[in-house]
Amino acid sequence: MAIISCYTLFNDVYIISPVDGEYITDSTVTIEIYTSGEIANLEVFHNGVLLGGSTSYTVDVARNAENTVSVDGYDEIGNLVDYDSVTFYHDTLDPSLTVSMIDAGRTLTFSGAVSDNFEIEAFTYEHHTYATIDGSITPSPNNSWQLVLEDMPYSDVTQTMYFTAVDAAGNSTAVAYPYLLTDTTAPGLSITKPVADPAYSPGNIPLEGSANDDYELGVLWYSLDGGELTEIATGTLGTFNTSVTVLAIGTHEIDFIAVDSFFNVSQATVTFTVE
Ligand SMILES: [Ca+2]
Ligand SMILES: [Ca+2]
Repeated sequence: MAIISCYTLFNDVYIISPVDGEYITDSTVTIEIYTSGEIANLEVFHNGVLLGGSTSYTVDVARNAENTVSVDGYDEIGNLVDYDSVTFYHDTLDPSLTVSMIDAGRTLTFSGAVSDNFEIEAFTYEHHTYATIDGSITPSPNNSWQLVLEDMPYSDVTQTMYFTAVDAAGNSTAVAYPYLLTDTTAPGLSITKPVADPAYSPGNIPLEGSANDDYELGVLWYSLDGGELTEIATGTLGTFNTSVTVLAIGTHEIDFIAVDSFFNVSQATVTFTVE
């Protein structure tokens, strides 16, 4: 008797397929039962409905729902020896995803909601131009999400952010969000020399000041008395300090023109006298 009791401990029944916690998209599932030892009879159930006593079945699943498979193993005299059960999920419904955007200067704030009938497994974003911006987002427990991107580059063409949500079964939803973030602010331009008064002697007239842009200064020019444009080099902080030779006695006009890399223009005109 002792030997039989010991042997009984090794009797076993368990469900090989489906795997507990598994997500599937097929409308049928194959059930495979493993038995050993003194298991003489099985009762296999799908969603509480008795299928029979075989070790293998293919059944239609409950669609987009939680499913259970359970098995009871009996010995020859009808005692329940062992049992097993698994829960799996049929899911063919794509995640739902909404995206909106607010821009505050070069800071873009994307937000929205992402959810699934079961579970979001991955939620990622990808910029179609700037790969370094790509990443993933963890939605909050109430399914809302937010992504703040600072110091975004200006561009004169429409850019697109792609958001992709994937559920645990591999169903996915992608949203493309186009936006245009461009520089519309003209450069700042400040001229300290020349001055209107006092008058200058014929010779080198100083040109001093600074030109700065909120994004990127393209070029700074001056034009003396409506003549050709001459580029002025700017140093750190946009400052410049150069001169122009003016020998003609009289009143002169000098235009300074600063252009940023998106062709926004600032202009300053200074009148001075040579005598
Ligand atoms: Ca789903
Ligand atoms: Ca600008």
